[in-house]
Amino acid sequence: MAPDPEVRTGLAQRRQLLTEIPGPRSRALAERRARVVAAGVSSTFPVYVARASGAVLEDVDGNVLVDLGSGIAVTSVGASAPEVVAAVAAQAADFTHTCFMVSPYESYVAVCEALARLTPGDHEKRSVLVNSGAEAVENAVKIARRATGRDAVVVLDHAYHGRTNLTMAMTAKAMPYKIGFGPFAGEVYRVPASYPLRDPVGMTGEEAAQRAIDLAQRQVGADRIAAIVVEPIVGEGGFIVPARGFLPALAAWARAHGIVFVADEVQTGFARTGDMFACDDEGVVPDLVAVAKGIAGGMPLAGVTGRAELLDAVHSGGLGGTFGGNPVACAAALAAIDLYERDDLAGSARRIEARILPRLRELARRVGSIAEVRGRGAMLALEIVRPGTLEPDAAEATRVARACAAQGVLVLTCGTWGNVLRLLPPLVIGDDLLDDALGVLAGALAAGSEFAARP
Ligand code: PLZ
Repeated sequence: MAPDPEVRTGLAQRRQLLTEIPGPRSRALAERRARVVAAGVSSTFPVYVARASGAVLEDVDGNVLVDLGSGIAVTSVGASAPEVVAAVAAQAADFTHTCFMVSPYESYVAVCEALARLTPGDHEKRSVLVNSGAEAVENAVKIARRATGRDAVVVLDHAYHGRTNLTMAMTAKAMPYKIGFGPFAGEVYRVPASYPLRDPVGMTGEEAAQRAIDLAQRQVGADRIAAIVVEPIVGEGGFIVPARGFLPALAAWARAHGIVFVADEVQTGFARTGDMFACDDEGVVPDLVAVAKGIAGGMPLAGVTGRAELLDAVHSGGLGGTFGGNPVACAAALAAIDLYERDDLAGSARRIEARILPRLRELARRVGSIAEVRGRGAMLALEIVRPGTLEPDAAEATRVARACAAQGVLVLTCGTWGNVLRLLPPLVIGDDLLDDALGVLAGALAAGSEFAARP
């Protein structure tokens, strides 16, 4: 068990509402913001944060909110984990930047050593460090193209890979990610995912994989494909857990045709799903893994790790960037990685699943708008529909998320149709706080279900 963040930081791990949400100070900041921050940048909850610790955020009005989003799966080790904070402070005092491409430093090497050790497979590995998940995915494609000499990239329906030009092309959902931002990068081909709730009843993972493979072979041609890029559990697209057998079948097909199998573990990685990486669940060993988010306890860091012969196929100077593997971010990553291992945070993710899932399933029996409860570890979701149908109900999901926020519990939504409520608590969240937050979520869901309750 992780040490109690309350004991470590002094910010009580308790929900506390002093004002309405958002409070007057947050509203004043929203007014300032509107005059200077681009309208294209949105915030789900207009509550301005003053401090954070463990699984709570304190806003500028003194309200303490329970964070079931972890800044979109980033602060898995807890917000401002003291070990991360200390590592950041010490490194910042030593030096903040040199540029690894100019004058290198040890922590970059140490992060690559940790990635080689922790990512699936015990083959020889190399890594490159960058700044964001999108940049990691984009570099994985660069590496795969250079190593194979092929152009085409296959991605799945419902995929989210980022907001750069190439990763926009790889992302499925047009609104808000792509509308008006084209033309997009070419040679990106989309095939169906495995989506058990919406696939034909009884479709196996192998059958879903065959459906995707057949399309890729007919419409692209296996020998033209450099890489297939897959989120092992689809994140932004709706926390869609593929049917068992789907990922191994895709990986086997890729191997048979010299296609680089890339796991985008940006959201699923670092203990989130109850394993260090989501691919571990079915023993899938990707050729390349893209990591970001949880790697550095809240500091911006990302990377690509994979087979030495693929990474080393890129000519010297072909990979890099000014800030990639920044020393402060690397110091934070080493501290965070130590916490994942020392405190068995993958075990904590499984503890969270064991505590939440039965309650969500019980809720789903009473609330007709819940079509499915799914996920793994501390990456769990409810898909919201019009009762008795599979028609997505984004308005209801949004209503529930807002009702939770009004009571001091931050719950994010996601999904191709925006109709999925997702739970991504920090892995250090205590049982009491989790129960409290779940009670709020249950109340909010039930409040909308007067006409929806099943007998
Ligand atoms: N791959 C699987 O989940 C980021 C996006 C939030 P960056 N997901 C959160 C938003 O609306 O911008 C993500 C992901 C997967 C890649 C990315 C991209 O990671 O660090 O946001 O670039």
